[in-house]
Amino acid sequence: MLALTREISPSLARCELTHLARTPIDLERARGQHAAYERALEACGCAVRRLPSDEMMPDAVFIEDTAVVVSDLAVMTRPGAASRRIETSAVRNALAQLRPLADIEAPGTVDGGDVLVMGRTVFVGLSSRTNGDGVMQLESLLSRHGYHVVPLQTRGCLHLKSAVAAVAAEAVLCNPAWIAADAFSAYDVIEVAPEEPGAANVVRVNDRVIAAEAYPRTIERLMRRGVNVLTVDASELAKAEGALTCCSILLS
Ligand code: CIR
Repeated sequence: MLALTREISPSLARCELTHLARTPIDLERARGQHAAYERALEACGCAVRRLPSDEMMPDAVFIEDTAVVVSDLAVMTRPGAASRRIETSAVRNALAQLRPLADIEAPGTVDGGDVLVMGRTVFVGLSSRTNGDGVMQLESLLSRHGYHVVPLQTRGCLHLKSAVAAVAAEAVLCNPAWIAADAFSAYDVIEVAPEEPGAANVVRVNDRVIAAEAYPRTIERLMRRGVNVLTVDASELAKAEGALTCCSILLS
């Protein structure tokens, strides 16, 4: 498995924020946490390839939002935040060597953080970043490859995967306050601890799950259900409203 990651921009402090107030970010500490995240991906069996970034793209580290990758295709997104659209070109160049490419075109917008792939089912969040036109384009591109797209309205969170993420082929971790959990009735649903609303965003890699150590009660729930959890400290990137899935694009 390959994980694409992206260097933290020196301008991270100017990142987009939707639900959080701006607080100072310690860039060196963020870089240390990001490197530890990459080591966790390696511990789960990934080769990590880190793309460079620059001052012009504060949110570049959140590489997940720039592409949706499935086994037969990479769809380059058109991120909902206009400031983030320049991030796609370097990711496009990297993915061009790995998958046939397609593009989301204006007026469509899609953030990769709104896309949860579970086998051949692709859940897509309608959010402040992903619009109906973007969902329709994604549906048209992915259905040709045998994927079934299920649009879902998110509420109170940035992206679909702030609310729900995979922890196994047939199991999800979910915050039912931010997404209607009945959409996942075909799966085993584990709920986050109510006092940890942001805990659902975990990264599933092979047979392991990387979770943020800020959410001990949810981690305990996962472990009790037999999930093999690896924890990382992601507190500085959390101040930029980023979590764990957003810092990589995984390709198998
Ligand atoms: C943004 O608002 O776009 C960034 N500050 C955070 C993006 C996080 N991405 C994600 O969860 N997929």
